[in-house]
Amino acid sequence: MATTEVTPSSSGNVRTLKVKRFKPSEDPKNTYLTDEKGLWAWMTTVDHKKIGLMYLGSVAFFFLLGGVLALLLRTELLTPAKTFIEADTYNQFFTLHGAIMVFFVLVPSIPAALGNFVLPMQLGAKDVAFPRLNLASFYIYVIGAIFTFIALANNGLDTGWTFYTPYSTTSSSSVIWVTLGVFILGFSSILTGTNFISTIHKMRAPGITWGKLPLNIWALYATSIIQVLATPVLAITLLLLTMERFLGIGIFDPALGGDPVLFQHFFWFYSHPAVYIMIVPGFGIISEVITTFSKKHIFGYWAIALSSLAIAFIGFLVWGHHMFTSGQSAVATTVFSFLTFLVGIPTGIKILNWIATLYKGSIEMKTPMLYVFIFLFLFSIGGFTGIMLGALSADIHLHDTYYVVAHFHYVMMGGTLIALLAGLHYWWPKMTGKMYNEFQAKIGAVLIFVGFNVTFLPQFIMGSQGMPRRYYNYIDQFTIFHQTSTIGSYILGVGFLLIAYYLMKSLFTGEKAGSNPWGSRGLEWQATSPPDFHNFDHTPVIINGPYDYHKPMEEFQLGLADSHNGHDPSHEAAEVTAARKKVESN
Ligand code: HEM
Ligand SMILES: [Cu+2]
Repeated sequence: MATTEVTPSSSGNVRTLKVKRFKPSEDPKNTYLTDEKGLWAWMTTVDHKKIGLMYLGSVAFFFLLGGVLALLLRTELLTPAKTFIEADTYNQFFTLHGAIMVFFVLVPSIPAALGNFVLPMQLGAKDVAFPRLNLASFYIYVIGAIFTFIALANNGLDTGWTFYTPYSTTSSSSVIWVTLGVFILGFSSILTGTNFISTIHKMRAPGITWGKLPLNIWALYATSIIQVLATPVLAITLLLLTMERFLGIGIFDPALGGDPVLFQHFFWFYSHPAVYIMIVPGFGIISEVITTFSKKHIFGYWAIALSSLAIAFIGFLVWGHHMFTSGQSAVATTVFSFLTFLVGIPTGIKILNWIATLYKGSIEMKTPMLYVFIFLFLFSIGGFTGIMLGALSADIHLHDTYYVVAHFHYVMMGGTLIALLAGLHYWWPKMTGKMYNEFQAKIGAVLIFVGFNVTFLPQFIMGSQGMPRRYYNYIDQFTIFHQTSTIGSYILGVGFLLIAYYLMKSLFTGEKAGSNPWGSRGLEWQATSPPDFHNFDHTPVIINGPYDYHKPMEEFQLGLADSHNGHDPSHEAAEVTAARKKVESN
């Protein structure tokens, strides 16, 4: 094994840094999955990879629940009047569907599940900065979820996931349980964000400068900032709502001297940035996958990295676009409309840079890449229709119609969820050490793409013709659109079942993945698959960027010679920081 010595150019009072070349074993014996077994070991683990998997399992469970509710909703909408459930039940179903999909699926999905798994690995770290806090975040998520289940069993919830006052202060459903659940959940989000920010700042392996951070890390960084800044506002809003219901103090209810529009301001001050908590991590995944399967350096690294931060910033200035019809002043609506258009700029920058990355790349159409193309197509439709909704005059007509339903599904499902699927298929071999069946996976992706468009494209049409959202009945004119949409949702359902099937099957009969099945230059691919408990044998040393496909693989497999497993993490962290400074000053 070759040992390269890196000597510091200036400061002489630091030890000489010995760098060694390491090749990950293709057939690892001891991995994080075999390290400690049993339920208790999992439940008390502080390993970011296991915690990531636990989040993934929970998110998948909630997605199943939300998905079943969606199919029930769509089935009810097969006929213009009652099909099989009561109107009140319908209201509860769409509320729970929305609340579950937003708060329990999308918000934690990419950052907490996939992010937890890959973030420390992409930084060459052994774990996140605060591993115990990470485990605590998971349990806070679980406790939040339990509250929602209590509400489900109790009385349901029928306010819509937005909990708008004054209805939410008077509705007889379990508003308090769900708002408290979401309140608790918020802390999980805040703590994960804090943890990630600290990890990105303090735990980078030697040589990872800000300019060599994977774009996935930049995206998670921007997301964490939003999580930390915006979530408390939601928490306080929901607490105020609970107090109003509980103690009868007048904050939002006009009957008590409050102002319901104030609730909308508070709510959207969080929930608009929250849509970026949902989508920005998806952007990160797209950057990783698109470079790996084009075998090309990302086009416009800094443009993509900084546009994530720009989106995070502008995202805080546009909440009023949800309130164009709420009686907000003409000046405010005009300003919010204008600011909304601004968000399109950094987002467009990303799309253009991704397309430019594809140009002259050697594109390999593996399943994760297929999802990238699906993402680019669907998310662009979601984005463009968002701009149309942001146009004041158009929104007056389209507000609260199925046009909006179609728009946000194109963004949330066509964007975030598809990116999640891209990431899941991309990192699955790393997480499990197994390959899934590529052919079945492609069929799955096609079913999702077709099913998605059949479900949601007709909703743009009926929305623009005036079909209101959240309605249980509709006039005959819309029957054909609703029925098409329902058929599409069944195709989607079949697609997701297929995905669940081949992924599960791969765990038992899948081929061995090997450490780097896609030939990526990303740091996480230099660990074994599945990774060791401590991720890397030796603390990695980084000389090249994560997208330097023009450089040979050998230049990427470097590690600190005198680092090894089992070090005291705090001591290790200090050593890594010192070594990083040294590599950076070279
Ligand atoms: C199988 C795919 C899906 C189908 C068939 C579906 C269907 C529906 C239906 C019928 C509604 C009620 C629309 C209304 O009457 O206003 C709805 C609302 C909603 N959906 Fe989905 N959905 C799906 C996936 C998703 C996903 C993946 C997400 C986000 C992760 C999501 C988030 C929402 C939200 C936030 C609402 C609004 C709920 C409300 O108005 O309070 N949906 N969906
Ligand atoms: Cu918004």
